[in-house]
Amino acid sequence: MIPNVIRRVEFQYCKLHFLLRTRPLSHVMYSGSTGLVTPVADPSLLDCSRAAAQDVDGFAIISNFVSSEEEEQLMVDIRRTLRGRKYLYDHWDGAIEGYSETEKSNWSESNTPVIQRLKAVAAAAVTDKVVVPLEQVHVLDLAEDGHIKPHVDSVKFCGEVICGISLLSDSVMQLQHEEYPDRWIHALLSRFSLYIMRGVIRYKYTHAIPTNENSVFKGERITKQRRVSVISRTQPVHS
Ligand SMILES: O=C(O)CCC(=O)C(=O)O
Repeated sequence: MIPNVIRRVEFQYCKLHFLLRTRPLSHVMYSGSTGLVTPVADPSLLDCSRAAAQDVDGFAIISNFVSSEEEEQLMVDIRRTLRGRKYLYDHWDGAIEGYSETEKSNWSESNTPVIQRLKAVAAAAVTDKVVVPLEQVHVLDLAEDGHIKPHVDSVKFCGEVICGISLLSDSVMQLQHEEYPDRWIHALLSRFSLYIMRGVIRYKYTHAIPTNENSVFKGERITKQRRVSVISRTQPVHS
C-alpha cells in the first residue's frame, strides 16, 4: 500500500532497524548524504504485473544510498582490488557473461561506514527471523556488454536477504517467478541506489540483468554502461 501523502519524518541512523521492521520495504528511503532515513513511497523505480503485486513487497530500491563522493571512494578501493583482471565470459555456473568479481572483506577506512550501512540494511530486512550478513561483500564488475542470465542464488551460499549497491551506471533488473509466467517485476537500478531482495522474491523469482538490446523499463530503453555492484548477502540457512 502506498500512502496518499508522503510523510517526510526523519529518523537517525540507529532507527533504521526499527524502520525496516515496521514498514514495507517499498516505503523506505535512505539518504546517504545526510545519514538519515526517510520513509517515502517511491514506486517509480519498480514496474510489475498485476499477478506479481502480491509479492512485490519483497523487493525495494532505495535511491541515492551512496553519494557520488562515496561512489568514487568505493571505486578507488575496488579498482585496486580488481586491477589487472580481464572481463570473463565463462562464469563457473554459466550465469554471467562479461564480468570480473571478488569477495572483499578489507575495505579502506573511508569506505567502512558505507559497508556498515549496507550490512545494517541486510540485517534489518526481514522481520520474522534473525539474519546475519556474511563477512565478505561480493563485488561484481559488469562490462558494458556484460549481462546476468536469469537465476536464483544458491541456498548453499546465501540466505534470506540480498542487498546490492549499484555504482557507475543505471541498469534494469528483471525478476520472474519460476512457476508463474504472469508474475514479473522490472526494477530500474539507478546509479547510487540500493536494492533489497528478500523472502519469496529471493527464493521463487529469478533475477537477471539483460543485455542492452533487452534493457527496457516502462517502455524506455535503459542503456547500461559499465556497472559495478557491491552486494551483501545474509548467511545461508542450514536445516
Ligand atoms: O549485480 C547485481 O546486483 C546482481 C548480481 C547477481 O545476480 C549475482 O551475483 O547472483
